[in-house]
Order: sequence, then structure tokens, then C-alpha cells
Amino acid sequence: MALLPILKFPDPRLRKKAALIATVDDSIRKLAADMAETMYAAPGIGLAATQVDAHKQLVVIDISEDRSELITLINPRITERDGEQVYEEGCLSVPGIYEKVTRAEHVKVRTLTLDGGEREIEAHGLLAVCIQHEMDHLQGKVFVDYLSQLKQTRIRTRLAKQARETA
Ligand code: K1U
Ligand code: ZN
Repeated sequence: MALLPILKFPDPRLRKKAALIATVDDSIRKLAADMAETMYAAPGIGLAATQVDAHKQLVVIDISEDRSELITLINPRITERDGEQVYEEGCLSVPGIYEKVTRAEHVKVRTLTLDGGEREIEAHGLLAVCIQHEMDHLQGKVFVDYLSQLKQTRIRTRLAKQARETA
């Protein structure tokens, strides 16, 4: 397995739309394993392939306390959504920034599995937030897009300063 570099906002590659995965083969299983290792090491509770510059519809998520409930989404599609919740989100591509975002409280998601089967996942609360956040990445959307222009400008300034200081 390998740790993958995570793209940082405002890298334009975070804006690319991910392609559907035609066949779930060993290369996809290897990418999913590397993404899971990268997510756990970061640490994070989710990671989309877009964030590691692999523009395929692949997501890994684990919101469990003991990091034992890995969920892999391949070509995920939301089939039902309802309710509303506000959660203070973070993003491994926007380090150190946490802001409130409003999303559906409950979603049903149809996805392929790593063995090429199909399953449906029903999610509420944080899992629903994380699924929507990661599926946004696959469409080239970052959570800061939901914020005001003023907040977005402040975030860009802060991240540019962070990047200068770590260079
Ligand atoms: O997409 C990402 O960059 C991962 C992101 C997922 C996420 C977090 C919160 C709300 C929505 C989506 C993160 O994992 S940020 C880090 C984080 O939230 C966290 C890290 C360690 C333990 C618990 C949370
Ligand atoms: Zn993110």
C-alpha cells in the first residue's frame, strides 16, 4: 500500500469531474486501499479520488471511533434525500478550516462494491454529511463553495499564508 499526496485548495485539479468506473478491477482495488491508508494517516473520515488526483468515481469513508468500519463507494448515486442538518465541516484539501454547511439529513445511496456487486446504503447524521461532501468532490465541488465570497476570500488568504510559511 502507499500514502498518496492530497491536493490542496485552490488547486485547479480539485475542479475536475470524476469519470464513471467501467470495471472494478485490481487497479481500482489498489487505488481504494491506498486511499484508505491515506485517509487513516491524515487523519480524516473520508477521501475522494479527486483529492489524490485520480479522477474516477471512488470514495472511502470511515466515521467509526475505532476506525474499523471502512465504506467504499464506487460510482455512487443518491436515490433519496430528505431533511436538513447543519454540520461544521472540515476537508483534508482545505487544512485547518472548519465551517458550517447545510446538507440533507438523510440520504440513500446506490453504489458498486469492491467485488463488482451493487448495494444500497442508508445514512443519517455525520455519515450522510460525509457522503454528500465526498460526492461533491467527485463533481469538482469543494465545501468552501457553499460559503460567502467574503469567507472564501479569507480562506484563500489564510491558506496562501500557510503555504508560504511551510515552503
Ligand atoms: O473530504 C475530506 O477532505 C475529508 C474530510 C471529511 C469530512 C469531515 C467533516 C465533515 C464532512 C466531511 C475530513 O475527514 S476532515 C478531518 C476530520 O473531520 C476528522 C479527522 C479526524 C477525526 C475526526 C474528524
Ligand atoms: Zn473534502
